This record gives sequence, C-alpha cells and structure tokens, in this order.
Amino acid sequence: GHKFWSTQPVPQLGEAPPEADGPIEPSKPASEVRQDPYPLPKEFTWSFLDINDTAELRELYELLSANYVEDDDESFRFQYSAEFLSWALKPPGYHKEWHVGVRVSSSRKLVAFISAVPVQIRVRDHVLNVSEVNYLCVHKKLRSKRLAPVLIKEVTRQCNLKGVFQALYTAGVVIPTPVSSAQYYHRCINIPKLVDVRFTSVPSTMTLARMIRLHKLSEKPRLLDQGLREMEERDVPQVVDLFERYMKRFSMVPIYNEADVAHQFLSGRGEGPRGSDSWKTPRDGQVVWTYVVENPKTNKITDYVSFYSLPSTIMRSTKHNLLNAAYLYYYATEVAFEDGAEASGRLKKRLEELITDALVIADRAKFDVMNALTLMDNVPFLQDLKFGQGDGILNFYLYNWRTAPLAGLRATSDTP
Ligand code: YNC
Ligand code: MG
Repeated sequence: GHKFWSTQPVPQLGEAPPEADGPIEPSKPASEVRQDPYPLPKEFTWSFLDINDTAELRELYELLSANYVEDDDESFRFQYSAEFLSWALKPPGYHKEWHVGVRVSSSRKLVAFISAVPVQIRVRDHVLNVSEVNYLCVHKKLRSKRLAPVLIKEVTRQCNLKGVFQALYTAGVVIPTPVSSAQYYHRCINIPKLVDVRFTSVPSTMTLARMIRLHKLSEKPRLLDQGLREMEERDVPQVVDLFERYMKRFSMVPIYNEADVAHQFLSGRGEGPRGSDSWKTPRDGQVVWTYVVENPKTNKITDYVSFYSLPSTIMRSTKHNLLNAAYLYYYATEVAFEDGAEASGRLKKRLEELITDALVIADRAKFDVMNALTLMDNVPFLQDLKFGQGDGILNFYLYNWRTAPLAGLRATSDTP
C-alpha cells in the first residue's frame, strides 16, 4: 500500500475515471490553511533557498549532483547546472517560499529539497493555476526515513498559502495515479563516445564505422535558406501566438504569455555571439536553444524549435565524466494548420526538417545525444530521425484534480 499517497487528494490506483473533471478537495482561504511548518525530526530545520544567492544556488547544485535521479542501472545521474536551476526555478511570478530546503541544524548542511513554480495550464477544457513541483531530493544517507512525505506536505502548504491548490509533476516512479505516461527516445550523435560509455552498443550486424556513417548529420541546417535563425526578443509576440495555436492540438499544455515565452525560450542563453550564424559557435553556460523560421518575404514566423541542455554524470567510465544531453523542448509549425489531402504527411515532413535542423545545431554545439519523449507530435518522426527507444518512462501527475487518463498528451485521441 501507499501509506502516504493513500492520504492525499489524488485518484487512487484502480479508481474508475470520473464523470466530470474537477478538484478532489475544495480550495480554502489562506486563513484556514495550516499556519505552522510541518515538524521535522529534531536534528533538521526548514530553510528557504535564495536562488539569487550564488552560494545557496551552488549548495543546491551540489546536493542534486550527488543525490538526484539516476537511471535503473546506476550508470548515469542527472547533473543539472547552476544556470539550469536558476532558469527553471525563477520563471515569471516565482515565489522564494516555494524553494524549500532542509538543513542539518548543527552544521547547516543542505540535505533535502523540493520546489514548486507557478504555471497556468489547460487540462482538456479547464484552465488551472497550478504549481509545477520538481527537484524533490533527499540525501542518499537519509533515504527511507519518510522525509519525502514531509517535504511534499510542506511545499503543498506553501502553495496553499498563496492560493494554489492544484499541482503538476512528473516522476519515473509509478505512484497514485499517472494521468499520462511517455517513453524516452534517444538520438545518438557522438557515436564513439556513446559506445565508450555504454550508453549504446554497436549491433552485431554492424561495424562502428558504419554506425557512425548512419548517424552522421549535415554540416549546416537545411532550413537556413528558408529563414532559420536564432530566436530574438522581437519574435516573442509571434511565438506566443504560434505556441498558443499549435498547443490546441494537445490536451494538457502550459499557457504562456509574452513574459513566459521570453523566459522559457530566451533567458539563460549565456554569453557569446548572437545572430544568424550563432548556431556555429555555442556559448558557455547556455541552457536553452531556440530557433525560428522567418519567411523572408512576409517576415512571418512560420516555425520554431527548441531544446535544452541537461547533462548527466557518467558513473562507470574511466574515459568520460559527463554525458552532454540535449532534450527536445517545444516546437510548432504553421504546416499543422493546413488542411486537405495529405495534410498529416506534410506535417510529418516539416517536423522532420525542423527537428533534423535541431539535431544539426545540437551536433555543432557538441551534444552527445538528443532525448525526446513520446508526446506532442513526436511519435511519427522519431523512428525516421533515428531516435531509438530507451528504457526510461516519464509519468505525469496532477494533484487535487480529477480527469480521465490522457493518451500521450494528445488532444486528438484521448483514450489510453
Ligand atoms: C516521487 N518521485 O511512494 P508511499 S521527481 C512522489 N514523487 O510514499 P521516503 C514519491 N512521491 O508510497 P525516500 C517519489 N518517490 O508510502 C517516492 N515517493 O505513499 C513516495 N531520490 O518516502 C513513496 N527525485 O522519504 C512513499 O523515501 C514515500 O527517502 C517514501 O525519498 C524519496 O521531483 C526521494 O528521484 C524521491 O531523493 C526524495 O528517493 C529520494 O526514498 C530521492 O521514505 C533521488 O515517498 C531523486 C529523485 C524525485 C524526482 C520530482 C517530482 C516530485 C513530486 C512530489 C509530489 C508533489 C505533489 C504536489 C505537491 C504540491 C501540491 C499543491 C498545490
Ligand atoms: Mg527519507
């Protein structure tokens, strides 16, 4: 049984789908929310982390680098950079009270963390102000002591105090109850290194040389002559509009205004050259890459594609310490709104061009692999672009919101 999750306002495993979407528990005024922090074992104290303080951000980076998510065979562990954490934890409207740390009272050592950031989402036809909960981490030496439920209850209290009663979160583990699940796919780029560190292996029917040749990417993006360039500040209004229209295709999506789009796609880009050639020279500390296609005649943004950098520590190799992984993020194209015969074939072809260019840019920027999930419109192009299925699964969860399961987060086919 789930001693903790059975007490929470989440659908329990095996529960029948609801007749109508809605909250499981009602919201309440801040005055009726518990006013005191939840008690911790006596050697620990609560401590909000100040992500604007370099030293505290560093402490979080150190905690996660050594104790955060690993793959099933303990070969790789996420190594979120300080720049990444700063980007992820400070979107527009963030609250410092939602960056919840636990310290050893005597030494002040940071030993656990959980965070939430505000986001507006649409789930089917309901718009919800939720918190997105992430970076739940307990130091390896303090595992299985039921600290995680205390962290979750405390971040819930902090969200409730700010009037937020629903949350969105993802996890590799299955707990009550996923609203959707997606599988990880991997597009190998740097074959020799990926073989060396046993991220992949050479199939018995192939040589290393042939495998390298099969995965070779072009020197430059194909859509350059159609107006592909790095996204800029002035593109924000058009990208907001395209994002909103494209995301209507899916059943659970964020709703972004201009400030959100500027944050998600432009902030955290690091120092270095900007402009049409910027894909040739990656910048130090860059977290997110966003490219748009601007029609040279109409100056209309017809497409965008983005990915972010999330390296992993390689735990079992003597040759390499870091796996440089790019994660496919949001994209959109006007081709999705064309109709008539062959519309879905044209969409697939356009997405293949767009994502191939993302791969070319990722290759230039020295990424070893690009990861993608089976969500949005990814499934039709994954195989053709040589993404291979991984063993990771990502489960999506909603807290205090009932809705029937969503299939691959697609709007068009809502049955699992
Ligand atoms: C997990 N990932 O089932 P039951 S993902 C949620 N998410 O409860 P203990 C989890 N719950 O089954 P440990 C969970 N993992 O008895 C475990 N649990 O009811 C549940 N790993 O607690 C588990 N980061 O403290 C069980 O376990 C209870 O010491 C056991 O700590 C767990 O960030 C953990 O994978 C994950 O650092 C902290 O293993 C630890 O093992 C660890 O005895 C490596 O806990 C890093 C890792 C998780 C990444 C993530 C999303 C978290 C979402 C949390 C739920 C948010 C709900 C919404 C709150 C806001 C509401 C509003 C408004
Ligand atoms: Mg524990």
